[in-house]
Amino acid sequence: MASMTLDSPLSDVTVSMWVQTTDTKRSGTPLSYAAASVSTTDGQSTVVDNALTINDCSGVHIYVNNEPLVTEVQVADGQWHHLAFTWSSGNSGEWTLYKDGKKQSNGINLRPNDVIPGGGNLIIGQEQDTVGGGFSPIETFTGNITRYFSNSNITRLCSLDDDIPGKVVSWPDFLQGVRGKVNVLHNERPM
Ligand SMILES: [Ca+2]
Repeated sequence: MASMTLDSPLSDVTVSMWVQTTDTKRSGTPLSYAAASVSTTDGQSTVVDNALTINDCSGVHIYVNNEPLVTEVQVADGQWHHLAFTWSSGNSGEWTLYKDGKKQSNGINLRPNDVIPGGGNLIIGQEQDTVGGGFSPIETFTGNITRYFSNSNITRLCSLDDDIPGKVVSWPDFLQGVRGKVNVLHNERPM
């Protein structure tokens, strides 16, 4: 896994990555973001462990502030696939999941007018039940992930010839936070 912290809260987000896996048995987790949410009324802090989580490549599950979204989008066939997810709080909680640059699943009312808290921990390859912890082996991602981005242009993100940075975080940001059984490959390209 590779982890880093995220500073700002998110009301609109696009995450994008290439994944390659054959794991259809477990809920392998390409991405999880967990953060503490502080109440504006009483100042109490609660952990939002699935503030933004993408897991189970045999039928992609997404969580925004712990609300689950189950799709039938499958990417666990051993081939490289591009996955991108967008969510907009202010726009009726509208969300879209793209596979290989094509819209596969979408809807509204996913935590509308809610904000994903900032100051949390973003992890590639593992699911969190606490901020930066609470890992379980069955939720470990097994396979390859590359070019993780947070940005907005799906077509450009899907193109490997366009080397664009993420607005929030991008792939090189994670290299400092690699832990566990991870091979970091350089100059590898999907397909
Ligand atoms: Ca969790």
